[in-house]
Amino acid sequence: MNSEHRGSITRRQFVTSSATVLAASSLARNAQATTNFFAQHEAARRGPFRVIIDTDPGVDDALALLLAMRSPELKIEAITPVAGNVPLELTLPNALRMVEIAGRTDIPVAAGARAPLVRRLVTAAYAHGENGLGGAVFPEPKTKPAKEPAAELIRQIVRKFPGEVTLLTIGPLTNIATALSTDPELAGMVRALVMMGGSLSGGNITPAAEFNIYVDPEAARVVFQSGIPITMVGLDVTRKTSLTEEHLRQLQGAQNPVSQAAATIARNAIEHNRERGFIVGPNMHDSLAVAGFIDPSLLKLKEYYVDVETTGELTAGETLGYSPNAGDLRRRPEMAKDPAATNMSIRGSAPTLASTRTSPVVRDRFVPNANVAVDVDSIRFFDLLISRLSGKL
Ligand SMILES: [Ca+2]
Repeated sequence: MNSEHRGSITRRQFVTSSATVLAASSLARNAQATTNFFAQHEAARRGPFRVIIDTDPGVDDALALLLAMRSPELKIEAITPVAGNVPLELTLPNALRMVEIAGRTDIPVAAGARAPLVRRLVTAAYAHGENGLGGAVFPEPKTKPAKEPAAELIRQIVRKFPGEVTLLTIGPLTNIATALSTDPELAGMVRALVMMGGSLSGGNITPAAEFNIYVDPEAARVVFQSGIPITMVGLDVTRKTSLTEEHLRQLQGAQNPVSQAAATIARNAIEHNRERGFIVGPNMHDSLAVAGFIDPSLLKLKEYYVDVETTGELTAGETLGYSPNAGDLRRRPEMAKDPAATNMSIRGSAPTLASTRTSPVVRDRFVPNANVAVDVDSIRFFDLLISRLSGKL
């Protein structure tokens, strides 16, 4: 039932619980976690590292899942499909198809939310085909989903391994927000969250918003305000990951079930993209988030305080990145440690005449909550992606 998957949470409960989460995970923890982020990723490279993959397959999700399941650095504790690119009735069996193709039916796949927290579902079948895999057809999966709903399984696994689990999210954040909101202590037990989502340079489904955040901006806001150390791999970098005919040829040349499935999906995606008139692409958005976790040296990261627009008539789902070290806010070196430079206040929109609000300041000082990927080594990314999918580990 819908309400089971969504945990029957109201908007008011979200606001309350996300505030609780924020209070529980102090700003000090946030700053500490951000500082330690690279050290944590160094450890990750020695893996295997416990992850849960939250996903809405999805063409690029499918390839990202295959990449993850072929990567010895990852110990995948669960895959949790959510409604997004296509409805849950398709993302769930598509995820089950991927674990069967990879021979990894040992990984539990748990059904997630059928709809965003407080909005109607908007899908992207125009980009991913009606079946979510660009029209690539695979047999009905025989594997059954886990008995727990996704949010509950996420909660159980994070609690079982406190401080160890990284959430790799490559779809709308409904499942994660539901888990965090039903268990306010959970955020403090999550090691990190690496998302494909957001953009500081314009959207793809609207001029403002990237699709994953657009579908469920309220969920994204819960996540960004949770205190979990976040890496945001957004359109700023994933737009630089165009899959080519040469990549496809390499996949087709490798004779194993994963490479052949990946090639089928890739071929359909390239053809679908071409039919729609695009000159480049399709972009491997989700695989880049997974690859960036496996090998952080693929990405150049920059600290931001990221918040999500949830009320904009035209901009809901936009991610806003605040940084005292960006653009014309940069200071001369001797001023870099000046409180005025480091404690930038973060403002919302100016109060309207009808508002009772007296100050538009929403944060009185700058504390980063996300490392945002601002550049990518696309060649090395594709070397990793294609070699893993081809079976050349
Ligand atoms: Ca996705």
